[in-house]
Amino acid sequence: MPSLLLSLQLKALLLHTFVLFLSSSFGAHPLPTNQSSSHYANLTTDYGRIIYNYPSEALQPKGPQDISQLLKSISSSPTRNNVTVAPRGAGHSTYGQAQALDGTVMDMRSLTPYIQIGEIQLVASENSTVYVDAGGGVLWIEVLNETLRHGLTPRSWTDYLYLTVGGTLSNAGISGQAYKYGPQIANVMELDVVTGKGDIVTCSEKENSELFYGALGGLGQFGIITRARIVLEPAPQRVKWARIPYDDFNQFAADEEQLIKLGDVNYLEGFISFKDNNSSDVYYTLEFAIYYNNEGDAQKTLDQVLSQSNSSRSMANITDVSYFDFLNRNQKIIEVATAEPTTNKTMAMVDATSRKTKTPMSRPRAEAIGNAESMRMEVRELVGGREGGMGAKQYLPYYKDQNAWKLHFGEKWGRFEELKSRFDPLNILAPGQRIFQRRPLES
Ligand SMILES: *[C@@H]1O[C@H](CO)[C@@H](O)[C@H](O)[C@H]1NC(C)=O
Ligand SMILES: *[C@@H]1O[C@H](CO)[C@@H](O)[C@H](O)[C@H]1NC(C)=O
Ligand SMILES: *[C@@H]1O[C@H](CO)[C@@H](O)[C@H](O)[C@H]1NC(C)=O
Ligand SMILES: *[C@@H]1O[C@H](CO)[C@@H](O)[C@H](O)[C@H]1NC(C)=O
Ligand SMILES: *[C@@H]1O[C@H](CO)[C@@H](O)[C@H](O)[C@H]1NC(C)=O
Ligand SMILES: *[C@@H]1O[C@H](CO)[C@@H](O)[C@H](O)[C@H]1NC(C)=O
Ligand SMILES: *[C@@H]1O[C@H](CO)[C@@H](O)[C@H](O)[C@H]1NC(C)=O
Ligand SMILES: *[C@@H]1O[C@H](CO)[C@@H](O)[C@H](O)[C@H]1NC(C)=O
Ligand SMILES: *[C@@H]1O[C@H](CO)[C@@H](O)[C@H](O)[C@H]1NC(C)=O
Ligand SMILES: CC(=O)N[C@H]1CO[C@H](CO)[C@@H](O)[C@@H]1O
Repeated sequence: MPSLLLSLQLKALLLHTFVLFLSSSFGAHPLPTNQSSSHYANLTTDYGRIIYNYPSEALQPKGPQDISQLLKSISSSPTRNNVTVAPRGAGHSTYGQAQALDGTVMDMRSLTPYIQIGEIQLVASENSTVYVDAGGGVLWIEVLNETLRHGLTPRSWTDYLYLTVGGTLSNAGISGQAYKYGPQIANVMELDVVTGKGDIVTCSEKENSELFYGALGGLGQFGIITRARIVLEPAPQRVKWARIPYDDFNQFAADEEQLIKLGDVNYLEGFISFKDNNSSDVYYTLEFAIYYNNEGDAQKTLDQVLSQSNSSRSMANITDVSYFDFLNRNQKIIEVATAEPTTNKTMAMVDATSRKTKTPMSRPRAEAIGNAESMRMEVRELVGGREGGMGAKQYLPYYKDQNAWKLHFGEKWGRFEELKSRFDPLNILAPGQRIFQRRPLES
C-alpha cells in the first residue's frame, strides 16, 4: 500500500544513507559545554526534578564518531576508572535515568540532526517498505513534521512528541497505536548503535541481531542509539478522537477488550484517574481514535463502536481534529506539568496489549505509569494483585538497586547481564538506571 502513494523520486533518496551519516563527522573530540551556561544547568537535571546527581562535564557530540572516541578513551584509561557516561536526549526522565554522578553527560540533541526518507524493496516480495532514517537525537515532533511533508507517518507513537528517537527506543515508546503495531521498538528496521566499548555497529533483525534486540528497550545499557530506520505508512488527514468515562471497571474492561478484538480503531488507551484532589476514588477513561480521509466511513465506524459500548453515548467526549493535532495533543499538558515536581502527577494506562514484540528486554503487555502510591496500588490490584490478574511490569520503573532489577527481569536477568558484559563490560553506560556498578579496568 505505501508504495502506491510514493513517487519514484523517493527511491533515489535511499542510497546508503547511513554511510553518509557516519562519514559526516570527522572524529573530533566532543565539545564540553560551558559550565556557567544555562544550557549546562539544564543538561544536569531532568523533568522529574527529584534526583540530582551532578556530572563533572557535559559533552556535545556532533556524530557517532565523537561518542565512539570518548567511550574508547574511557575504556582504555586507568585514570578514568570510575567515569560513567549518560546519554541525555530531551531530558524527560523522572528519576535521574539520564544523569551520571561525577561522570559525563552526553547531550544527544547536539548531534547533527538527520531525517531522511527512503524506500526498500524486500527480497522475494513485490512490495516495498517506506521508512525514515532519523538521528538518535532528533525529536519525534521533528520526524512527524518531516514525514508529513511527504504524506507519510510512523505507525507507532509516544503520547508526547518532544522526546528523542534514541530515548524512546531505548525504553519502548508506547501510545495507543501499540495495540495494533506494538510499541515503537517493534517498528524499527535497523539501528546504528555505539556500544559501551565504543564500537559503531549497524544492526538489524538479520545483522548483529543481539545488539539490535538488546538496544531496543535496553535502557541504554548496551549502546547509544545514533540512528534508527523506522517503518512508515501513508498519513491520514483527520482523526475522530473519543474519550468515554466509566465508573465501573468491568464495563470499562469489557469495552476495551471488545475494541481490541474488533481492531477497528487506530488508537486505544485506557486510563485510571482520581476523582478529585482529596479522595482516592478513581474513575476510568477509554480513549480511542479513528483516523480518516473520508468522513462518512469514519462516522460509520464511530457509530458502530459507540452502539456496542457499555457506556452511554452522551458521556463520550468526541472531537474532530487534524492528525497532527491528535498526535500532538499532550504538548500543553506536559509543558505545564514541568512547572513543578512531577511526583504526584499521575496517569495510569492499563493494557497496552501487544503481542507484536520480539525484543527480549521489554514486555509491554500491560503498563502502569504513575507515582502516587494509591494509584499504584489500584493498578497493582488490577493487573497482578489477584489470581488471574493480567500480569504486568511497570513501564519506566525506578529501582534503587540491582536486586530489584533482577526481580523486574525475572528469568531474563541472565540474558540481560550477558549482553551487558559483551557490549559494555566496564558498565560505563547509563548509570542513572542503577542496574550495574562501574567496573575498573583490570590491570
Ligand atoms: C560561559 O558562560 C558564561 C555565562 O553565560 C559567560 O559569562 C562566559 O563568558 C562563558 N564562557 C565561555 C568560555 O564561553
Ligand atoms: C533551559 O531550560 C529552560 C526551562 O526549560 C528553558 O526555558 C531554557 O531555554 C533552557 N536553556 C537553554 C540554554 O537551553
Ligand atoms: C572517581 O575517582 C576520583 C578520584 O579518585 C574521585 O575524586 C571521585 O569522587 C570518584 N567518582 C566517583 C563517582 O566515585
Ligand atoms: C504485498 O502487499 C499486499 C497488500 O498490502 C499484501 O496483501 C500481500 O500479501 C503482500 N505481498 C507480499 C509478498 O508480502
Ligand atoms: C512542526 O510543525 C508544526 C505545525 O506545522 C509547527 O507549529 C512546529 O513548530 C513544528 N515543530 C518543529 C519542532 O519543527
Ligand atoms: C486540584 O488541585 C489543583 C492544584 O493543586 C487545582 O488546580 C485543581 O483545580 C484541583 N482540582 C479539584 C477538583 O479540586
Ligand atoms: C479538599 O480538601 C480541602 C481542605 O480539606 C477543602 O477545602 C476542599 O474543598 C476539598 N476539595 C474537594 C474537591 O473536595
Ligand atoms: C472534550 O475534549 C476537548 C479536547 O480535550 C476539550 O477541549 C473539551 O472541553 C471537552 N469537552 C467536554 C464537554 O468535556
Ligand atoms: C505526594 O504524595 C505523597 C503521599 O502520597 C506525599 O507524602 C508527598 O508530599 C506528595 N508530594 C508532593 C510534591 O505533593
Ligand atoms: C459489565 C457489562 O455490562 N458488560 C457488558 C459490556 O458489553 C459487552 C458487549 O460489548 C457485554 O458482553 C458485557 O456483558
